[in-house]
Amino acid sequence: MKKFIKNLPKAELHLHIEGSFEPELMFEIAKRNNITIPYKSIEEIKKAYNFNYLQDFLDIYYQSAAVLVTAQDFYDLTFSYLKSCAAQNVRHTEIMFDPQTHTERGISFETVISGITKACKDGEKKLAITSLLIMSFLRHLSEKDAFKTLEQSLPFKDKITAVGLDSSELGNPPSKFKNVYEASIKEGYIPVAHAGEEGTATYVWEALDILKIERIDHGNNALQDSNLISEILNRDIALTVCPLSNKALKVVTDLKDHPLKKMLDLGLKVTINSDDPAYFGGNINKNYFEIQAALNLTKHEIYQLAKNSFKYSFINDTLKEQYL
Ligand code: ES4
Ligand code: ZN
Repeated sequence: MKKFIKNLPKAELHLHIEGSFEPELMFEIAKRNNITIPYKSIEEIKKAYNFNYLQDFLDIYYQSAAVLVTAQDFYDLTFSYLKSCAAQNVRHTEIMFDPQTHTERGISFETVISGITKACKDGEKKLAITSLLIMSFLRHLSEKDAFKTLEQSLPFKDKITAVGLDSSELGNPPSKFKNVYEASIKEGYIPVAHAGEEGTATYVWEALDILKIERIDHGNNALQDSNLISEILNRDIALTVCPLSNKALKVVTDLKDHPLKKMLDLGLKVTINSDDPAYFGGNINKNYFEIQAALNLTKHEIYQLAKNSFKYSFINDTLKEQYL
Protein backbone atom coordinates (compact mmCIF):
# COMPACT_ATOMS: atom_id res chain seq x y z
CA MET A 1 0.00 0.00 0.00
CA LYS A 2 2.79 2.46 0.90
CA LYS A 3 4.46 1.84 -2.44
CA PHE A 4 1.13 2.29 -4.21
CA ILE A 5 0.69 5.67 -2.51
CA LYS A 6 4.27 6.75 -3.18
CA ASN A 7 4.02 5.91 -6.87
CA LEU A 8 0.63 7.51 -7.35
CA PRO A 9 0.77 10.87 -9.14
CA LYS A 10 -0.82 13.44 -6.85
CA ALA A 11 -1.71 17.12 -6.70
CA GLU A 12 -1.60 19.14 -3.50
CA LEU A 13 -4.39 21.71 -3.22
CA HIS A 14 -4.03 22.94 0.36
CA LEU A 15 -0.56 24.01 1.36
CA HIS A 16 0.60 27.15 3.14
CA ILE A 17 4.09 27.94 1.92
CA GLU A 18 4.94 29.53 5.29
CA GLY A 19 3.86 26.23 6.87
CA SER A 20 6.38 24.26 4.83
CA PHE A 21 9.24 26.08 6.61
CA GLU A 22 11.40 23.25 7.98
CA PRO A 23 13.47 24.01 11.12
CA GLU A 24 16.82 23.44 9.35
CA LEU A 25 16.05 26.07 6.72
CA MET A 26 14.62 28.37 9.39
CA PHE A 27 17.90 28.28 11.31
CA GLU A 28 19.88 28.92 8.14
CA ILE A 29 17.78 31.90 7.04
CA ALA A 30 17.59 33.39 10.56
CA LYS A 31 21.37 33.24 10.75
CA ARG A 32 22.04 34.93 7.43
CA ASN A 33 19.51 37.67 8.27
CA ASN A 34 20.93 38.16 11.78
CA ILE A 35 17.60 37.46 13.41
CA THR A 36 17.45 35.68 16.75
CA ILE A 37 14.85 32.97 17.11
CA PRO A 38 13.67 31.65 20.48
CA TYR A 39 15.05 28.13 19.87
CA LYS A 40 18.56 26.78 20.29
CA SER A 41 18.10 23.45 18.58
CA ILE A 42 15.86 21.40 16.32
CA GLU A 43 14.85 19.43 19.43
CA GLU A 44 13.64 22.61 21.13
CA ILE A 45 11.62 23.49 18.06
CA LYS A 46 10.00 20.08 17.90
CA LYS A 47 9.08 20.38 21.59
CA ALA A 48 7.43 23.75 20.97
CA TYR A 49 5.26 22.23 18.21
CA ASN A 50 2.69 20.91 20.61
CA PHE A 51 -0.68 22.49 19.97
CA ASN A 52 -4.08 22.37 21.62
CA TYR A 53 -5.95 24.32 18.99
CA LEU A 54 -5.45 26.47 15.89
CA GLN A 55 -4.35 29.65 17.69
CA ASP A 56 -1.46 27.88 19.51
CA PHE A 57 -0.07 26.93 16.14
CA LEU A 58 -0.69 30.29 14.47
CA ASP A 59 1.28 32.17 17.14
CA ILE A 60 4.38 30.08 16.39
CA TYR A 61 3.78 30.06 12.62
CA TYR A 62 3.73 33.89 12.40
CA GLN A 63 6.78 34.17 14.65
CA SER A 64 8.80 31.80 12.45
CA ALA A 65 7.67 33.46 9.21
CA ALA A 66 9.22 36.68 10.53
CA VAL A 67 12.73 35.48 9.65
CA LEU A 68 11.83 35.68 5.93
CA VAL A 69 13.13 38.97 4.60
CA THR A 70 14.56 38.84 1.07
CA ALA A 71 13.22 37.50 -2.22
CA GLN A 72 15.94 34.85 -1.97
CA ASP A 73 14.44 33.69 1.36
CA PHE A 74 11.04 33.24 -0.28
CA TYR A 75 12.71 31.50 -3.20
CA ASP A 76 14.55 29.05 -0.93
CA LEU A 77 11.41 28.34 1.09
CA THR A 78 9.37 27.62 -2.02
CA PHE A 79 11.99 25.67 -3.93
CA SER A 80 12.63 23.50 -0.91
CA TYR A 81 8.91 22.63 -0.78
CA LEU A 82 8.88 21.88 -4.53
CA LYS A 83 11.82 19.52 -4.11
CA SER A 84 9.85 17.62 -1.47
CA CYS A 85 6.94 17.46 -3.95
CA ALA A 86 9.23 15.92 -6.55
CA ALA A 87 10.36 13.28 -4.07
CA GLN A 88 6.72 12.33 -3.35
CA ASN A 89 5.41 12.23 -6.89
CA VAL A 90 3.36 15.38 -6.41
CA ARG A 91 3.04 16.64 -9.99
CA HIS A 92 1.01 19.76 -9.39
CA THR A 93 0.58 22.07 -6.41
CA GLU A 94 -1.60 25.07 -5.54
CA ILE A 95 0.42 27.10 -3.09
CA MET A 96 -1.18 29.44 -0.57
CA PHE A 97 0.76 32.43 0.62
CA ASP A 98 -0.17 35.04 3.26
CA PRO A 99 1.08 38.44 2.01
CA GLN A 100 -0.07 40.23 5.18
CA THR A 101 2.19 38.08 7.37
CA HIS A 102 5.04 39.84 5.61
CA THR A 103 3.75 43.25 4.52
CA GLU A 104 2.70 43.93 8.16
CA ARG A 105 6.39 43.75 9.10
CA GLY A 106 7.55 45.99 6.28
CA ILE A 107 8.42 43.40 3.60
CA SER A 108 7.07 44.47 0.22
CA PHE A 109 4.45 42.45 -1.66
CA GLU A 110 6.85 42.38 -4.60
CA THR A 111 9.65 40.78 -2.53
CA VAL A 112 7.32 38.00 -1.44
CA ILE A 113 5.78 37.25 -4.81
CA SER A 114 8.96 37.57 -6.85
CA GLY A 115 10.79 34.99 -4.71
CA ILE A 116 7.88 32.56 -4.77
CA THR A 117 7.19 32.85 -8.50
CA LYS A 118 10.85 32.47 -9.46
CA ALA A 119 10.96 29.20 -7.50
CA CYS A 120 7.73 28.03 -9.16
CA LYS A 121 9.23 28.69 -12.60
CA ASP A 122 12.35 26.73 -11.65
CA GLY A 123 10.15 23.99 -10.23
CA GLU A 124 8.47 23.63 -13.58
CA LYS A 125 11.76 23.71 -15.53
CA LYS A 126 13.97 21.58 -13.28
CA LEU A 127 11.49 19.35 -11.45
CA ALA A 128 8.57 19.15 -13.92
CA ILE A 129 6.10 20.29 -11.27
CA THR A 130 3.33 22.68 -12.24
CA SER A 131 2.06 25.16 -9.69
CA LEU A 132 -0.24 28.10 -9.19
CA LEU A 133 -0.74 30.58 -6.38
CA ILE A 134 -3.57 31.28 -3.96
CA MET A 135 -3.27 34.61 -2.16
CA SER A 136 -4.79 34.22 1.30
CA PHE A 137 -6.28 37.02 3.37
CA LEU A 138 -5.70 36.84 7.13
CA ARG A 139 -9.16 36.71 8.68
CA HIS A 140 -8.09 38.05 12.09
CA LEU A 141 -7.30 41.35 10.34
CA SER A 142 -9.93 43.74 8.99
CA GLU A 143 -11.65 43.67 5.62
CA LYS A 144 -10.07 47.06 4.97
CA ASP A 145 -6.67 45.46 5.38
CA ALA A 146 -7.65 42.68 2.97
CA PHE A 147 -8.68 45.35 0.44
CA LYS A 148 -5.23 46.90 0.76
CA THR A 149 -3.70 43.50 0.00
CA LEU A 150 -5.97 43.02 -2.99
CA GLU A 151 -4.85 46.41 -4.27
CA GLN A 152 -1.16 45.50 -3.81
CA SER A 153 -1.67 42.26 -5.74
CA LEU A 154 -3.06 43.88 -8.88
CA PRO A 155 0.30 44.56 -10.60
CA PHE A 156 1.01 40.81 -10.19
CA LYS A 157 -2.45 39.60 -11.14
CA ASP A 158 -1.13 37.35 -13.91
CA LYS A 159 0.84 35.39 -11.28
CA ILE A 160 -2.08 34.72 -8.92
CA THR A 161 -4.99 32.37 -9.65
CA ALA A 162 -7.15 32.41 -6.55
CA VAL A 163 -7.84 34.15 -3.25
CA GLY A 164 -8.22 32.32 0.06
CA LEU A 165 -9.04 33.06 3.69
CA ASP A 166 -7.02 31.65 6.56
CA SER A 167 -5.84 32.26 10.16
CA SER A 168 -8.09 32.36 13.27
CA GLU A 169 -11.49 31.08 12.21
CA LEU A 170 -13.59 31.43 15.36
CA GLY A 171 -14.98 34.95 15.69
CA ASN A 172 -13.97 35.81 12.11
CA PRO A 173 -16.81 34.48 9.94
CA PRO A 174 -16.65 34.55 6.14
CA SER A 175 -19.32 37.30 6.02
CA LYS A 176 -16.69 39.72 7.39
CA PHE A 177 -15.02 39.53 3.93
CA LYS A 178 -18.08 39.78 1.67
CA ASN A 179 -17.01 42.96 -0.14
CA VAL A 180 -13.38 42.07 -0.68
CA TYR A 181 -14.37 38.68 -2.14
CA GLU A 182 -16.81 40.39 -4.48
CA ALA A 183 -14.01 42.70 -5.61
CA SER A 184 -11.53 39.81 -5.94
CA ILE A 185 -13.93 37.88 -8.16
CA LYS A 186 -14.35 40.99 -10.34
CA GLU A 187 -10.56 41.03 -10.75
CA GLY A 188 -10.68 37.45 -12.01
CA TYR A 189 -9.48 35.60 -8.92
CA ILE A 190 -11.14 32.27 -8.06
CA PRO A 191 -12.54 32.35 -4.50
CA VAL A 192 -11.72 29.64 -1.93
CA ALA A 193 -11.72 29.81 1.89
CA HIS A 194 -10.92 27.86 5.02
CA ALA A 195 -14.26 26.97 6.57
CA GLY A 196 -15.49 24.40 9.07
CA GLU A 197 -12.08 23.61 10.54
CA GLU A 198 -12.89 25.00 14.00
CA GLY A 199 -15.92 26.98 12.81
CA THR A 200 -19.43 25.55 12.54
CA ALA A 201 -21.45 24.52 9.48
CA THR A 202 -22.82 28.09 9.43
CA TYR A 203 -19.35 29.31 8.47
CA VAL A 204 -19.32 26.87 5.55
CA TRP A 205 -22.75 28.14 4.43
CA GLU A 206 -21.47 31.71 4.55
CA ALA A 207 -18.37 30.81 2.58
CA LEU A 208 -20.54 29.22 -0.12
CA ASP A 209 -23.37 31.74 -0.28
CA ILE A 210 -21.66 35.00 0.64
CA LEU A 211 -18.09 34.51 -0.59
CA LYS A 212 -19.18 32.25 -3.52
CA ILE A 213 -16.24 29.92 -2.96
CA GLU A 214 -15.42 27.22 -5.51
CA ARG A 215 -13.50 24.95 -3.14
CA ILE A 216 -13.64 24.46 0.63
CA ASP A 217 -10.44 24.27 2.67
CA HIS A 218 -11.05 21.68 5.42
CA GLY A 219 -14.88 21.62 5.67
CA ASN A 220 -14.95 18.99 8.43
CA ASN A 221 -17.86 20.59 10.26
CA ALA A 222 -20.01 20.65 7.12
CA LEU A 223 -21.05 17.16 8.21
CA GLN A 224 -23.08 18.74 11.04
CA ASP A 225 -25.75 19.82 8.54
CA SER A 226 -27.40 17.46 6.07
CA ASN A 227 -28.81 20.30 3.93
CA LEU A 228 -25.31 21.68 3.62
CA ILE A 229 -23.98 18.29 2.53
CA SER A 230 -26.64 18.18 -0.22
CA GLU A 231 -25.72 21.69 -1.30
CA ILE A 232 -21.99 20.84 -1.56
CA LEU A 233 -22.87 17.74 -3.57
CA ASN A 234 -25.19 19.70 -5.88
CA ARG A 235 -22.57 22.37 -6.53
CA ASP A 236 -19.89 19.70 -7.06
CA ILE A 237 -17.49 21.51 -4.75
CA ALA A 238 -14.39 19.74 -3.43
CA LEU A 239 -13.04 19.70 0.12
CA THR A 240 -9.29 19.97 0.72
CA VAL A 241 -8.93 17.80 3.79
CA CYS A 242 -5.78 17.72 5.94
CA PRO A 243 -5.73 14.68 8.26
CA LEU A 244 -2.45 15.26 10.15
CA SER A 245 -3.28 18.95 10.57
CA ASN A 246 -6.64 18.00 12.10
CA LYS A 247 -4.87 15.64 14.47
CA ALA A 248 -2.15 18.13 15.45
CA LEU A 249 -4.68 20.91 16.11
CA LYS A 250 -7.08 18.58 17.93
CA VAL A 251 -9.86 19.06 15.40
CA VAL A 252 -10.05 15.27 15.78
CA THR A 253 -8.77 13.40 18.84
CA ASP A 254 -7.59 10.43 16.83
CA LEU A 255 -7.26 9.75 13.10
CA LYS A 256 -9.63 6.82 13.61
CA ASP A 257 -12.34 9.41 14.35
CA HIS A 258 -11.54 11.43 11.24
CA PRO A 259 -14.62 12.15 9.07
CA LEU A 260 -12.84 11.51 5.75
CA LYS A 261 -14.33 8.06 5.20
CA LYS A 262 -17.79 9.38 6.01
CA MET A 263 -17.24 12.17 3.48
CA LEU A 264 -16.26 9.67 0.78
CA ASP A 265 -19.26 7.48 1.55
CA LEU A 266 -21.55 10.51 1.20
CA GLY A 267 -20.09 11.08 -2.27
CA LEU A 268 -18.29 14.29 -1.32
CA LYS A 269 -15.30 15.20 -3.47
CA VAL A 270 -12.43 14.92 -1.04
CA THR A 271 -8.70 15.51 -1.51
CA ILE A 272 -5.80 14.83 0.88
CA ASN A 273 -3.31 17.57 1.70
CA SER A 274 -0.57 18.46 4.17
CA ASP A 275 -1.62 22.05 5.12
CA ASP A 276 1.54 22.99 7.09
CA PRO A 277 3.83 19.96 6.71
CA ALA A 278 6.74 21.38 8.75
CA TYR A 279 4.48 21.82 11.78
CA PHE A 280 2.04 18.93 11.68
CA GLY A 281 4.36 15.95 11.50
CA GLY A 282 4.16 14.98 7.90
CA ASN A 283 4.19 15.65 4.20
CA ILE A 284 1.42 14.68 1.80
CA ASN A 285 2.46 11.03 1.46
CA LYS A 286 2.50 10.64 5.24
CA ASN A 287 -1.03 12.08 5.30
CA TYR A 288 -2.10 9.42 2.78
CA PHE A 289 -0.28 6.62 4.69
CA GLU A 290 -1.71 7.48 8.08
CA ILE A 291 -5.29 8.13 7.06
CA GLN A 292 -5.30 4.98 4.94
CA ALA A 293 -4.17 2.91 7.92
CA ALA A 294 -6.51 4.61 10.42
CA LEU A 295 -9.63 4.27 8.27
CA ASN A 296 -8.65 1.11 6.41
CA LEU A 297 -9.10 2.80 3.02
CA THR A 298 -8.95 0.62 -0.09
CA LYS A 299 -6.61 1.15 -3.03
CA HIS A 300 -9.63 2.17 -5.02
CA GLU A 301 -10.44 4.91 -2.48
CA ILE A 302 -6.84 6.10 -2.42
CA TYR A 303 -6.85 6.27 -6.21
CA GLN A 304 -10.09 8.25 -6.13
CA LEU A 305 -8.60 10.75 -3.66
CA ALA A 306 -5.56 11.30 -5.88
CA LYS A 307 -7.75 11.59 -8.97
CA ASN A 308 -9.93 14.19 -7.22
CA SER A 309 -6.80 16.23 -6.53
CA PHE A 310 -6.29 16.74 -10.26
CA LYS A 311 -9.96 16.95 -11.17
CA TYR A 312 -10.68 19.70 -8.63
CA SER A 313 -7.47 21.64 -9.22
CA PHE A 314 -7.61 25.02 -10.95
CA ILE A 315 -5.27 24.11 -13.82
CA ASN A 316 -6.47 24.77 -17.35
CA ASP A 317 -8.51 22.06 -19.05
CA THR A 318 -5.77 21.02 -21.50
CA LEU A 319 -3.29 20.36 -18.72
CA LYS A 320 -6.00 18.72 -16.61
CA GLU A 321 -6.76 16.28 -19.41
CA GLN A 322 -3.08 15.32 -19.45
CA TYR A 323 -3.06 14.65 -15.72
CA LEU A 324 -6.34 12.72 -15.70
C1 ES4 B 1 -3.59 27.37 8.78
CL1 ES4 B 1 -4.30 24.88 9.48
C2 ES4 B 1 -4.60 26.53 9.22
N1 ES4 B 1 -5.81 27.01 9.48
C3 ES4 B 1 -6.04 28.31 9.34
N2 ES4 B 1 -5.12 29.16 8.91
C4 ES4 B 1 -3.89 28.70 8.64
N3 ES4 B 1 -2.78 29.31 8.20
C5 ES4 B 1 -1.83 28.40 8.09
N4 ES4 B 1 -2.30 27.20 8.45
ZN1 ZN C 1 -4.83 25.56 5.84
